[in-house]
Amino acid sequence: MKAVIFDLDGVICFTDKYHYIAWKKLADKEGIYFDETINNRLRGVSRMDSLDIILEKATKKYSQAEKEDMAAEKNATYVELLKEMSPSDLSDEVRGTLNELRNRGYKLAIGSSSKNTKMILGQLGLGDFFDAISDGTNITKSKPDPEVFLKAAEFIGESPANCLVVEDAKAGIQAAYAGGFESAGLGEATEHPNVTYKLKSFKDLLEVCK
Ligand code: B16
Ligand code: MG
Repeated sequence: MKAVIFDLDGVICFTDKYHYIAWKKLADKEGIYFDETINNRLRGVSRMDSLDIILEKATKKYSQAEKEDMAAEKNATYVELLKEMSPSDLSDEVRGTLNELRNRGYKLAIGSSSKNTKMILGQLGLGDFFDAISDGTNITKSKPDPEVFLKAAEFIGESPANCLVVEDAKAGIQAAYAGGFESAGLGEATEHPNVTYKLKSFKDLLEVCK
């Protein structure tokens, strides 16, 4: 193993609470039922695919233009909330583990579905930390398609066989498996049948990447 590719939301940081607030505001305005259980289904899923999941509970049909307006409105709320993030939102455990992996010589990359990845990394003080960033701005197919991880591997010049993917979402483990990557799962991702390593905590990566 020469490189580690990290998912962002749910692995490096926890923006799901902001996604929830922003989607809930939109859903309430439209009179669409939305709760934490539905929010859990949005993990690792692209913005437009997330909206389609939310609209399963809608009583009217929305045009493509209306859907694009709704996604933009949700994103504007979300980006406002992201402005409150700071380096204190990066845990000591994540910071320490990333630094130790770097000391051990691993290349480190991000593989996230989010189009706001670079802003989030900047807010956390990690704007220049990673060797490569593959995110929602450079892909056409979202997880469980492996594109985001294959691009990350390409950006750092390593084959999938030499990269470990770290994920919190089942869709992310599926994507890693489909791309020929080993994976380390956190939380519900450990339940996926194709996960290679089940982590109890982020720092357990130091046992996998010796
Ligand atoms: P955006 P990840 C994902 O991030 C989130 O888990 C998911 O809830 C979100 O819909 C997606 O990014 C797109 O985010 O609206 O910012 O482009 O887990 O792949 O890092
Ligand atoms: Mg995630």
